[in-house]
Amino acid sequence: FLPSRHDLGLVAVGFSGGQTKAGVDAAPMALIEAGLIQQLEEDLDFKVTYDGQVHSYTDIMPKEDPDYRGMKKPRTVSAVTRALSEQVYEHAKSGKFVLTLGGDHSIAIGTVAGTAKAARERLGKEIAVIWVDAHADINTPETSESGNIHGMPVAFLTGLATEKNEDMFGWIQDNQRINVKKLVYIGLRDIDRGEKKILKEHGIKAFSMHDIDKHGIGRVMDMALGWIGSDTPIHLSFDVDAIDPMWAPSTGTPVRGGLTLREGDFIAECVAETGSLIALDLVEVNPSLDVKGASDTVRAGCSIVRCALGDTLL
Ligand code: EXY
Ligand code: MN
Ligand code: MN
Ligand code: MN
Repeated sequence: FLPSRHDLGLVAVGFSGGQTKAGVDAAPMALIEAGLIQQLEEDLDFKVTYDGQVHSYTDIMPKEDPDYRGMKKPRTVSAVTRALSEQVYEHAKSGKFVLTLGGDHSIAIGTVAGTAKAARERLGKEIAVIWVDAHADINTPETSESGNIHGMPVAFLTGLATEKNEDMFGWIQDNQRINVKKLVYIGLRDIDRGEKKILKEHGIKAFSMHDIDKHGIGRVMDMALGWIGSDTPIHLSFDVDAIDPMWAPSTGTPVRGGLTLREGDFIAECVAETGSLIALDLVEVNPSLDVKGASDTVRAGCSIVRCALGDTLL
């Protein structure tokens, strides 16, 4: 059921509206300028389909966007992720691997909605999602303390948060959603009180930094992939803030005590080895924060992408 081995659709998403810090929209260009496309084409032999633009979606953004249910910029994030879900769906439907460069993590509402729908239609399968992040991003509008939608994508994708209004995520249909039982977290270390309750109540599989310290990343990956099982298409949503700020400081919500650079790459390598990866998001690189560390953060991002796409050490 795999996307044809070396056919890749790239979507560059210059969007920062899911949170309040400017600069995360510059990440796709920084990653591309660091040579990412070339690395995929020349070193890993991918045929990359890319429209050559970093999408900013300004033409579809509403003029006014007051808070609603405590959410900041709900209509803007909804419109952008809806458009993105179509872009991702088109690539995935034609059998391509989909690589999305963000942008803040709210964009995963669009990417996962797109691959979930395409996998149901093309493969007749529910996807699994591996969410690598310091955060769980599963606040509902009501549990969120910040109102920032990049802390909510998983709630909308699982249907734990719903909204009738089509302009505020009401466009998400059942066939674009994911099953809480097919969601696995890796790297968690900063979870809000309301999120902890949600994870417990729904029996969501989560490997925190504590689990990684206790078992080692090798066993954690065995357990995570074992939970998903084989023959399940996997969407990997990788938030660069999962990596410790020592290696990836340029991100909006850094949290110390994170993954080493190698643990991050190892996660991506293990997912690649399953042969079931159909899509990858790389999000939350913000080159304008901790400017001294920006090139390290961008390099970490490029490395994660290459590892997820099958680059090996030997
Ligand atoms: N849990 C916090 C909130 O909801 O605002 C922080 C969320 C950060 C989300 C990011 C990047 O993964
Ligand atoms: Mn995140
Ligand atoms: Mn995060
Ligand atoms: Mn917190």
